[in-house]
Amino acid sequence: MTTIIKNGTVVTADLTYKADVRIENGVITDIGQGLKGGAELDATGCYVMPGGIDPHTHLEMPFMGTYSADDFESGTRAALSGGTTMVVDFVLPGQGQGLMDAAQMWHNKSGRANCDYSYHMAVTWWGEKVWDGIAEAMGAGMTSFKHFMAYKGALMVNDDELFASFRRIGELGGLAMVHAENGDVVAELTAKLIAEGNTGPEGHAYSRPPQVEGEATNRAIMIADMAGVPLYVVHVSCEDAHEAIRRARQQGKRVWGEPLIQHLTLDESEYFHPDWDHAARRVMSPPFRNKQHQDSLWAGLMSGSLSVVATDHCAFTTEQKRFGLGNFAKIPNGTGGLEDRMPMLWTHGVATGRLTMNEFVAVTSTNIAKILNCYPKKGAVLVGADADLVVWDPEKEKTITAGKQQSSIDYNVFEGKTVKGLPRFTLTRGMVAIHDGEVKTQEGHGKFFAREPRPAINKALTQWKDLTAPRPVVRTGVPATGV
Ligand code: DUC
Ligand code: ZN
Ligand code: ZN
Ligand code: ZN
Repeated sequence: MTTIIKNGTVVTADLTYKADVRIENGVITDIGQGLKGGAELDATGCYVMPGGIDPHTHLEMPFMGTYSADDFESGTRAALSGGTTMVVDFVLPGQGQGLMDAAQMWHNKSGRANCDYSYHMAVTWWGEKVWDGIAEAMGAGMTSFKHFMAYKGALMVNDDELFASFRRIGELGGLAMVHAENGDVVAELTAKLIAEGNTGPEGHAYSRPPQVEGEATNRAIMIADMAGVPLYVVHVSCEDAHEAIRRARQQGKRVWGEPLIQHLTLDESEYFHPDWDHAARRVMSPPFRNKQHQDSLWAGLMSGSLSVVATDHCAFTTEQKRFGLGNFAKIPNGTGGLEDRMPMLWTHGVATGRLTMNEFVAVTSTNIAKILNCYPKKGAVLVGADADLVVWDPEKEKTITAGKQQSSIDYNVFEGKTVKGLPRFTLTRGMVAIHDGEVKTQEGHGKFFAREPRPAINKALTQWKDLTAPRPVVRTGVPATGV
């Protein structure tokens, strides 16, 4: 089957030019002027861009005594509706569970996906089984591994475990990832706040100040450097974490930071809303910050010290959020955003002049495709690339409202916000899944994307400074007393 996207302007991470795009059997086979032959999609007045890649989702994930409410079907439908054509979800092994065993559980759920997906693996505990599991996961296309430095007593790993895991991942050519918050301090502050009667959702924000994130980010960067592994820091929410990432990058370290669209556009005042439900629906970790931190995140995207905009889509219904009535520590952490990331970033980034269209493509798609080694199959408008594309209409507007969203929860954290810039068409491997808001998704169309390790980047890094190599023995024996 042949499709031609006609009369649009192709926008990639580095180029903007007028061209038609031919798609055959889900792959781009030609880009040029006046292409003919096949079903035509009219892109007049639109930009033809690589579909978004959201590298941070939690679909149907067991967490805090429940499951996140969007599954691979509703989650990927929401993604496509907003111009995102690939998600990377986190496989979360239980305590003592093997990595491949957990990956199989994820495969059992992801068969319903409407668009392509890949997995990161979480390292939620440490032992020989995990050591072996890292190599097995790497061989099965899962080459990135997230570590929780928070959620003490549940998912958190300690520094000795972090160092061991980072070294293992580094030697195999993988990518280390961290949720960077000092879990010990968070646990102490949480207990203190509850004991003092500070039990509402605002307590969640008080319990996780920017310092816990800045400290953990810097610690992870230093441990990764000693282990010789590249590092990706998820949900960077504040200047304290951004500063550590900026410094590391200036020093030549392979460190990338990922702000979320929520932290870029919503601030901490949400937690002080008089309505408990309103505030609890916005409880996520890290919490929303003040305007100064927001400015820092935008500056990072503009200057290139932050590389990717994601969502951490982990949606819970109001009913689920109410598990935390009377104790903020029991509010399931997470917010949605899959459907709104691209239009919100366009509206607040491109339309305001903060980002160029090419930078928009870079931070929503191409950069992460490169970091995760999916490029140029994904994240590109090139002959041979998958036709995961969005035909973006910069004039199309809507007001975000839960009643019209694809996500299965009963609210939207961006409720009432108007966005200008939306998909005219979203294509997943050549199939039109969205046309002017009309949903034509096909359950099960999505395929697992297996990724290859990247030993070259780890090698470059460890040759620069291999701190785990045996150190020279300079002196032997015990020195005599006195100097
Ligand atoms: N933060 C969240 O808010 N939800 C899921 C996991 C996480 O780290
Ligand atoms: Zn996290
Ligand atoms: Zn997450
Ligand atoms: Zn149309």
